[in-house]
Amino acid sequence: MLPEYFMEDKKLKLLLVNPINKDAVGLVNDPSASFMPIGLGIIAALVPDNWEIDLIDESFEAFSPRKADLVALTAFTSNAPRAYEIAAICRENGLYTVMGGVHVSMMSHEAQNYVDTVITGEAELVWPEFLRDFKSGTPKPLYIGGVVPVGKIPHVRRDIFKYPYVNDLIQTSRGCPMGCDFCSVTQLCGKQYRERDIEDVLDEMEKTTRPLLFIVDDHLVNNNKQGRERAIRLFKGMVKRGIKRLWLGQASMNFADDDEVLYWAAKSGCSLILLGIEAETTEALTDVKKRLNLKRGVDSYREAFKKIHRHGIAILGAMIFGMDSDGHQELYARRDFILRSGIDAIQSSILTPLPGTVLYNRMNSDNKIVLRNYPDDWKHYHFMYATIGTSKLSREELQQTMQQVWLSMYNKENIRKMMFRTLWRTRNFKATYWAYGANHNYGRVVLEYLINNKPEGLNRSLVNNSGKKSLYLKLTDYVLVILYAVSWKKMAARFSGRM
Ligand code: B12
Ligand code: SF4
Repeated sequence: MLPEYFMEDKKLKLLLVNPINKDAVGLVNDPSASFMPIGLGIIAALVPDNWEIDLIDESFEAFSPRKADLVALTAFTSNAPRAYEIAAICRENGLYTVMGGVHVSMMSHEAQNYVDTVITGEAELVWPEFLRDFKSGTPKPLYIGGVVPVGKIPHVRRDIFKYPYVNDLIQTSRGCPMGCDFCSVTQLCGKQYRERDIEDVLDEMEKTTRPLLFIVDDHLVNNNKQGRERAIRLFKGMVKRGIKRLWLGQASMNFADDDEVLYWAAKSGCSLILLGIEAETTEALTDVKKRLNLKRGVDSYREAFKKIHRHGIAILGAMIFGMDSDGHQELYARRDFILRSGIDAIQSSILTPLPGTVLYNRMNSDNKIVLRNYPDDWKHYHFMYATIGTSKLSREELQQTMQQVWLSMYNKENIRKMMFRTLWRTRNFKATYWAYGANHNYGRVVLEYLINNKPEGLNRSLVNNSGKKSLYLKLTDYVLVILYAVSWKKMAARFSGRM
């Protein structure tokens, strides 16, 4: 039963919460991955003016109960147990809780045990309906959002993001027609590629202020002529309006298809592109139905990487380990491919059966999911921890091998070598610096459990714990000092107006 004053026309307070699972490692809780939760920024944009809004992002600040009329939570799967914990605290304190986002969209029955109202799918149409019901004291336990017409997507309300995020996030399209087995996007956002109006996107981009821009579309350039034309219009529009910001995007391998797309991407500030490469063998790609890469063939990768580099853009390769056909040999072979192929920064994940995906359903019906004490075990579903084995390795063997693969992949000598190669290939200092930084961050993040713990491990600078530096590192330290000095001098000159 809601308090009576809800029915009156007084100012109400909405508390938005982005819960972070502090037990987990990896991108889930590292400060380097503190990206603004724009889903909550959309929720905020759809709230009437007479609401006061506050945000707690646990990447920066632990949740503590405070006065509010309504608490709205979001969560990726790995953060869901923490979201439920926070919801319990709120409910004990008499606060009404509502939860949306990708996890509850896949697990609405589970979530209904922990929060007062669950909202699945996209919020644009259904959130205002919930608010009306809430205000009139008749909120339902479940609302189904589905996918919405893109014209209904408002600009993210950015004034709520009071924390020092380095990136502004923006989404220009939703949906992905590819439906890879391991991915939630097609289930969450639908098969149809829905494109926001370019001028509207540019208007929203003009409101962003942070040093870096992250275009979060899963499939930035759709795999057809219209998709390429749209991308060119977007990037040209950024240049024309003077929105020249270093930006990172996410794309499939078809990003490399059209030189004009690459030219305008680079000209508008694209310095790093995350590419869904996933694996270097047909067998591994077949395991997870990565159709686009299968169709193009693994032999096409090198040429694609070269084309992207020629435009001064570095490649952040999204790679998956632990496909069903992977054994020790295959995992090390993937590591070697990454180090030699032309990838500049490495995002390496362990294949994880996310709820609602084809992979989850297959693994579940084959009884192959080992960690399944839900909701608690969801905290392990952060891609750095094996939750299933492969046909050649048990879950534990996969985890152990991955730790060795990571230690041997992310050591400073390797990423330093990658850095010089990136500079050579892209001839772009900014792209090189960003890719090198990304490798440092990813390295620190995936090795979190191993760092500083064991003599054979690495320290936070990704150098052996023994402290001994190789001759290569010692020599290249000097080269780096010179490179930094030159780039700082250039930057200082630019700021003092001498360039
Ligand atoms: C940007 C992004 C990131 C950013 C984080 C951004 C952030 N802070 O939110 C970074 C790079 C850090 C990241 C990391 C990871 N990510 Co990520 N990421 C995305 C991506 C590409 C876009 C998310 C986004 O901003 N969408 C735009 C906003 C507007 O959409 P939205 O948040 O879904 O919100 C809408 C609805 O869901 C709903 N909604 C959301 N919250 C709420 C709350 C309420 C109350 C209501 C009513 C509605 C509602 O309304 C919104 C508007 O319609 C998605 C893919 C996708 N399309 O969703 C993957 C995705 C969310 N990531 C995913 C994964 C797996 C990860 C990693 C584990 C990857 C890794 N290898 O380490 C890490 C874990 C991070 C963590 N903190 O736990 C999965 C999550 C699946 C799952 N079941 O949890 C997704 C879906 C991609 C996939 N391949 O399946 N990610
Ligand atoms: S992995 Fe990429 S291409 Fe595959 S379904 Fe997900 S978003 Fe689409």
